[in-house]
Amino acid sequence: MDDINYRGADCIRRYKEPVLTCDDIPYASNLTFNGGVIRVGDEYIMLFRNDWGCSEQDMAEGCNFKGTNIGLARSKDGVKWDVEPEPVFDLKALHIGEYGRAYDPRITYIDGTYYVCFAVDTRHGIHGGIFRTDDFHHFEMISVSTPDNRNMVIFPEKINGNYVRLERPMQMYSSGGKCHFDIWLSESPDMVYWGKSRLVLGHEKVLFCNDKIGPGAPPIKTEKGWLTLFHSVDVDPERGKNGWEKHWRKRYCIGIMLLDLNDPSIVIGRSETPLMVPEAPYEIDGGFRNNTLFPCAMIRDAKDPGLIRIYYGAADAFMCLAEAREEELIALCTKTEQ
Ligand code: BMA
Repeated sequence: MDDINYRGADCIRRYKEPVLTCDDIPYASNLTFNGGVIRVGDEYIMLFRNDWGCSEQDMAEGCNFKGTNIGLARSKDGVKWDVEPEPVFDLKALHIGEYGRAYDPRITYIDGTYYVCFAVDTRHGIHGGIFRTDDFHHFEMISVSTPDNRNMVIFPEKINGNYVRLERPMQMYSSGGKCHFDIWLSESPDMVYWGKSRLVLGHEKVLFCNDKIGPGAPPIKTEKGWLTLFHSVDVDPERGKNGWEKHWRKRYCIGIMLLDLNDPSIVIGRSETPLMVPEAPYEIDGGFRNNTLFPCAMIRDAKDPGLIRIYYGAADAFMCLAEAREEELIALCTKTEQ
């Protein structure tokens, strides 16, 4: 990776402040981030990750982390959110086998059903879990991958008869102990059995990555291809303390690419430079892990479908929103030949 202080794309317009923080949460909460968002009729629905028992003071005293649950927020405009009085999901509390917490939700609607992908922890590794819900209060587990895999996002329609997902296996052993992880794709006839797995994008192709990449948000269909976000990590050993944590040496940027409509394992366009780099005050300062942008949703605006909203966790502490026009995002991806 070149030693460059990358800038984000000019077409991105951020909201001034995070759209949801722990101050908005009516139950125990310290970190409110990595939320999936979808439109249901005229309403926007957000499932967000809520970590508690991990305030800055808790961290200073040696971490008192109590748990992760999932909260639900609703909004008329996608900017101001009303949070339900209780968390809606806590996988660990259900005591199903050895399943621990579920986190980082990504929501897709297909043929009358909402599917939510979570990362799921167990004593034997990290898994990608797919859950079905009709009401965002009850979640039925329908598929859990083998470890280690996560960051799954499901395409909003079947392609050539199969459901399709992007995913991020974590092959630590065969990458020599390094986190050199890539984006993969798998297909399924029924959302339960997944196969035909193939590589979509290797981390080494991303100029602003020296560590790992992973899928970000369920893709949006456009005339030019499937538009999708990914996160990309670079590590700098000089970074040291960089948030509440003792050491945080990573930076998470957001990349964007366009996948073939008929075979989305083929990248047909990709921005060589990051779409977003941590630069707003709430992204680079005052959080748990500063300089972390983690997108979980990219959706069309209800009134202006050409306007794309990007919801992302910042500093592993806040839910944030940025916007850009569809044609501007596509132009970024089609500048360079693949
Ligand atoms: C990833 C996931 C995310 C988190 C990010 C930065 O590996 O655990 O939930 O936001 O790291 O800490």
